[in-house]
Amino acid sequence: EGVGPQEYTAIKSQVIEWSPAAKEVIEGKLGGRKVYMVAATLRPETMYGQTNCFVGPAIKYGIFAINEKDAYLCTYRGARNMAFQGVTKPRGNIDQLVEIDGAKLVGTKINAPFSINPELYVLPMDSVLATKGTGVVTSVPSDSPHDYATLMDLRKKAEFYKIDPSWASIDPVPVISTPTYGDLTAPAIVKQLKIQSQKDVKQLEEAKEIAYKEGFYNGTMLVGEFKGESVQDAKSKVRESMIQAQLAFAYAE
Ligand code: A2H
Repeated sequence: EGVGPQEYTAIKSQVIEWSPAAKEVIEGKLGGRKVYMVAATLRPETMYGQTNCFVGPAIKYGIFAINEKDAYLCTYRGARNMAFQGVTKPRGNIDQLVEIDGAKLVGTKINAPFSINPELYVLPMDSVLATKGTGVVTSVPSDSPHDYATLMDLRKKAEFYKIDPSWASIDPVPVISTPTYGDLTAPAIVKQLKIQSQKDVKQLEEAKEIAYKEGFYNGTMLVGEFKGESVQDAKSKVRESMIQAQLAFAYAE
């Protein structure tokens, strides 16, 4: 953890179809609002390569009214931070419509903005912390070793994780090229460090550091509006573009 506040980008993905378990809890409680899952990321420039969305199966989530038309899905903690950053009006106002277990959200279908594969599923990830961000994590297995290792676990043990294999069927998408690791940086580092699963916590921390530095300092965009530009140049431009389009907003903690 750094010293100053962490500047995240909060990415909004609209729910297009609830899982049956979520539908049962939520039915009749939204007042006709659209619901967006809100994920906090430090790498907005990778959002073209989303393959799914992660929640912590043992974490509690809420759906919070933002106005008459929209509601956000995240942890209560995340909603409170957003409220004090002026996302709700009046500032600080928290209007919780629903409480729901992460496990029940698994299998929900969402529409992820900017993603080359826009229709994605919500999947479980054990390492999602209730105490960080919004508790919702976009999965970009091309550039995040944690996301890649978790996706491989889910594919290998779909029954154990209580998921339909088709929900984990989207392959990593090349988004950033790095001189050392090629077009799929995270899978290359996971292989190099012989990481077997999301339970290899120590090696994954090392892989995360390597992937982050390599992508940021040496990466080149392979797709999107800023294709051909360095990641250092593109990062804030992608962020601004998403915020302009109202598909994202600034979130700090
Ligand atoms: B990042 P930091 Cl491609 N629990 O987004 C666990 N992890 C969380 C989280 C939570 N509650 N909230 C956010 N995160 C993840 C993209 C990404 C991320 C890539 C590569 C690396 C990377 C796609 N997943 O993070 O502890 C989110 O995943 C590694 C730095 O605040 C968020 O950015 O530094 C990152 O961790 C924030 O981690």
